[in-house]
Amino acid sequence: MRRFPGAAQHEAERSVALQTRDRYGNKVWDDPGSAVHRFASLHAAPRPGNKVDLTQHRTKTVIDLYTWTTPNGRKISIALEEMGLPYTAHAVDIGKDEQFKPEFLEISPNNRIPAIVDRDNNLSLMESGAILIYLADKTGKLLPKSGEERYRTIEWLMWQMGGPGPMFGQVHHFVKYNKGKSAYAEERYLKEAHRLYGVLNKRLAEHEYVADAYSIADIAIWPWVSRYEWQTVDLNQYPNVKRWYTAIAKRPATQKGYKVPKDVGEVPMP
Ligand SMILES: N[C@@H](CCC(=O)N[C@@H](CS)C(=O)NCC(=O)O)C(=O)O
Repeated sequence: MRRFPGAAQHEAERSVALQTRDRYGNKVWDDPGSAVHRFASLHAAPRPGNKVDLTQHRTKTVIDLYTWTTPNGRKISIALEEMGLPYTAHAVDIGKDEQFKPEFLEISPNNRIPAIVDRDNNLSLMESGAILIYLADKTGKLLPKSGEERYRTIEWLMWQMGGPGPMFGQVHHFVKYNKGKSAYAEERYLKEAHRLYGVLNKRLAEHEYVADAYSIADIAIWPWVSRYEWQTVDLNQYPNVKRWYTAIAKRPATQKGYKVPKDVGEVPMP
């Protein structure tokens, strides 16, 4: 097992932190030096231009989620369901260019979903990887607070953000939607997609989930694999991925989060 210097110290620090429950009843590590405390104090004040009107809905909802029926959007709804954090989903129909509306650009300047606003501190965030880390730190769930397990989780989360996300996206573009327009692009991105499936299959041969315990890294990868049919990928070629995919697909949080912001069909089952 790979260990980084200082792992023992991290473990010691973790053991002195108090485990408690937040006001939503979620178990959290209550450590004033933790990433979530530092993050909250840095960003407690609304950033100029990032403010949204929160006065109209002061309810139980904690997170406003701006999303659509795509893999990047589903990452966040599935994570929120797992974490049990109350949220309101707002549909941003990217087929109708709603991602370019000025009010959406205020919280997502890159005009892409997903984005969130945390009503507890008025923080807005875009980029699914950043949102997953933020929500995990806020709730104390699905991302270890410190130590090797934290960085292993972030490692595989970043693998998804730089690998399957953009590469499978290109497969969808060239192989599903623009078939026959560029043989070179179809071959290039399919080959890369299969390489990535191979990497994941190898990792999952020795690990139940990518970072051992079920985490935000699995949640980031899973919705991209759920489009295996679009990618013309037969999951039987990757038995460990198929085992992992099926187990996650059966989780109640996945089933629920998959249908946010609207139900467009059942979770694909290989
Ligand atoms: N790196 C971004 C990618 C987000 C992204 O590409 N979102 C797509 C939907 S899956 C989108 O909003 N597309 C709208 C557009 O291209 O204008 C993330 O992970 O959040």
